[in-house]
Amino acid sequence: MTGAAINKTHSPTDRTRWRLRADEGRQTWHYLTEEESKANPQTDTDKYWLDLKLDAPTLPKATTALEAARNGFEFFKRLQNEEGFWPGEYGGPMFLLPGLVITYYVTGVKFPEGWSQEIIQYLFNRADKEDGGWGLHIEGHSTVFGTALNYIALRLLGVDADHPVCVKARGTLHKLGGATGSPSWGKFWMAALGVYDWEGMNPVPPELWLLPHILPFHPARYWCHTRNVYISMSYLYGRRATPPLTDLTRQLREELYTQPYDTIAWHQQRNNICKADEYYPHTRLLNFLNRGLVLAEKVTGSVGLRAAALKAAYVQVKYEDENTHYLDIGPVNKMMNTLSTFYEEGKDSEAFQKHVKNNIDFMWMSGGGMMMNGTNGSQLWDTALLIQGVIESGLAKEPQNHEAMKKGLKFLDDCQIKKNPPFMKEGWRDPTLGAWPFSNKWQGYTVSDCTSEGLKAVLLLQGKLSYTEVRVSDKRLEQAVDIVLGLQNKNGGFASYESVRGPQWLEWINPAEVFGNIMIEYTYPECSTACVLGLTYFREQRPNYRRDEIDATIERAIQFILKDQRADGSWYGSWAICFTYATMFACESLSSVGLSYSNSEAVKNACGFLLSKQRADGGWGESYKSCEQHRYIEHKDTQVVQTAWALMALMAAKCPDHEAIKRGIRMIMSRQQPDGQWKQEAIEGIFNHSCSISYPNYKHIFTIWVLGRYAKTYGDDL
Ligand code: LAN
Repeated sequence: MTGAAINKTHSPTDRTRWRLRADEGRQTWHYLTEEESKANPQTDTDKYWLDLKLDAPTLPKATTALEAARNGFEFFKRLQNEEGFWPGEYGGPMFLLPGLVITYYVTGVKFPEGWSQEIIQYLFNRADKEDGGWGLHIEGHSTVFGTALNYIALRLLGVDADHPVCVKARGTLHKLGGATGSPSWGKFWMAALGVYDWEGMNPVPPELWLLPHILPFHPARYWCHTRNVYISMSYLYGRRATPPLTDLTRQLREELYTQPYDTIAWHQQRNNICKADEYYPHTRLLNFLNRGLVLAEKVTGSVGLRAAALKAAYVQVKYEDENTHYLDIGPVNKMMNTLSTFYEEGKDSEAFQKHVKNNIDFMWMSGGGMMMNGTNGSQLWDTALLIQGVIESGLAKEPQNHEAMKKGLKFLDDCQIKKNPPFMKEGWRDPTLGAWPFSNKWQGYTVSDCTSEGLKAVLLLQGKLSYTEVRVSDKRLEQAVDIVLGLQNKNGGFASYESVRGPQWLEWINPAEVFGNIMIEYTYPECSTACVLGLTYFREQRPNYRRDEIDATIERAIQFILKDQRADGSWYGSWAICFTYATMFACESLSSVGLSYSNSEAVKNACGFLLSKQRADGGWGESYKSCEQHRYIEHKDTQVVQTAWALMALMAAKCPDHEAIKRGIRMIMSRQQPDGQWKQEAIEGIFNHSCSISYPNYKHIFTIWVLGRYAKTYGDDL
């Protein structure tokens, strides 16, 4: 599948032939033939995401916050699709595409037309301007993980080793010590391609799946993302799945390292992790256990346990695939499951074909080329948040917006998950009946705050707008509430997908090196707030359903939020950057139980914290490095999205400093474009303390919301 080698003159595809389609909550890009493309003209949404010229009209200049919000929605409404959701890019992480490219190379699957050219284009554009390498994510410094894997991807896609982009990247890789210093996930992908020796990897024994569940370190207790990655990684590691060498992989063996491949002492590379990559170094306990596992593997190998262990791991691969319509929880295990299925069931199997068919859901075409999204989209999340902003601002009541709100409700109705996973108990899954997912119902994982944001949006649409009909029945609303109530943890807080299943010390055996806090679920102020508010909105409309439990749950969640506040008045955010984001959520929670600046020290301190970070231009700007280092770090530029979050918090808190709030609002308005939109600024999201991820719709959603909140609170005063 290498195709023609690509020399100095790589050219992207014809951008006017790309179309974004929606299909029951799926968002997929297609490269049409010239004739097809003539018959199906591009929409505004296609053009917007491809950075092509949009004919969005210039709007009358806003002089009040409400007018600015209205202009913002006038623009953003154009991007809503016929199914009612706002499709969007969700890139950022730089370790996803290589999984796809390696999997396709090993299995011999061909890329659809246009894909490989545009993936190359994306990787070219994302190479570090100075050193030519790639990092963990688009804003990070070059690492071995990013550089080795993306270098491999380019080579497998047909780019010559002496292409200037490759020459430069290889130079950086070698300066960093070569690919032997890769973190374990990189070691895994290279071994799966046959350019790294399995001996050089710490064991990932599938035998873990044969252990009794009662053990505190049983993998079913891990955070669902980590659990699923290690299920298929253990299967592939356990069978040392290695493809036959090709000319190209032989060359790669020579290009990736600073010494000849045959002279590398592989067993000494297991704990060789480049300093530039290391975020969470191995603990001594992990190193000790790994040494034990190397010995244990020899023993289990000799007693013939491996076959049973592989079977047990593969059964879990199947449960995950079947439970998610072959979409899987995320792009990492999606690729690993695709590869496992290839080895276990073969290339012609129905299961493998289903996997290949669905990979399209993770791919996102942009003006800068094709990337792989961090999930199969953020459809539900973006739509539920936006609707709440439009309703709070009062814009939803204006006739020109009725259609958009009706369509939004249709999507929320369709997107709710209406059954439990078919392999729930055996696959260690929680119930999903009544939940809302982050992306769409096909992927179908319950997320605590997505369920709550979905619930909030539906309650507002069905309860406050006279023109929408009831589409989500009382029964289904109750089911959503049942899900939320079932997710509270002992400390009162809510985690992301499931409640906490394992002990905190499992983090000591976190083997991934590049991420923090991934072994178990943790409780988060963001997720807890969404749940508090979801239950609160529900209780207003249905005061009798499970009332005592709802009251008690809210009360305990509020206690959690109060306890989680830091001495400086802020909250640490885990899912977007960072203190600004989480402090917004916490203030919303506290405000919902009547706590505000004037009657709560906690809220007053939160306002003090935020005000202390306001900049001379009236805005806020926080760097993703706050998430890494757990202290507030200024971004070099003021950010519209963070300014919106800070102001949302101050207004929820009823902060009396109207002047400060006004200055922030003016800053946001000053950056609005004549057609009502805002331009992309720095990356917004984060996960696992170290990896940033894009939420490009936030610049529309939170600006509209905060301008609307301002207008509601202070009217035209600017
Ligand atoms: C997400 C995206 C959404 C996010 C919120 C809903 C915003 C959050 O409040 C709860 C957690 C959740 C659902 C979340 C969890 C981790 C995800 C899925 C991601 C950050 C998107 C990508 C990330 C996933 C783990 C990336 C793949 C990488 C691995 C380490 C497996």
